[in-house]
Amino acid sequence: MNTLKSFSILLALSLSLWLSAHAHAQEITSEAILPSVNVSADMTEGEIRKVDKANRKITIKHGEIKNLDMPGMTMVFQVKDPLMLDTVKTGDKVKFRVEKVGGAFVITDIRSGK
Ligand SMILES: [Cu+2]
Repeated sequence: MNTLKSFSILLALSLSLWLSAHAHAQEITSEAILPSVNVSADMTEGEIRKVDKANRKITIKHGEIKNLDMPGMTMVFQVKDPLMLDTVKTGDKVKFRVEKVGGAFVITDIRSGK
């Protein structure tokens, strides 16, 4: 019984490890195929709805996020650097870059879209 349980856990663990390794490999491959990706293509347009400095979070009504295959919506993001939150305020139109890091959506770059 216990052996079976640990075996299942081990199996699930190796599967998830394999999956993440595979996902990473795919990422590298697509970069290799498209060496001259336009940097601005990864920037998403949005409008700031709320800045939450205490929790290092920001709410943005965003357009389509092409690199994440996400349609436009209003949602909460984490920020890579809390200092980013000092550069924007509610109502600002922005362009930002967001990446999926360990299941969370993290903004790695944000600038005023004026
Ligand atoms: Cu979204």
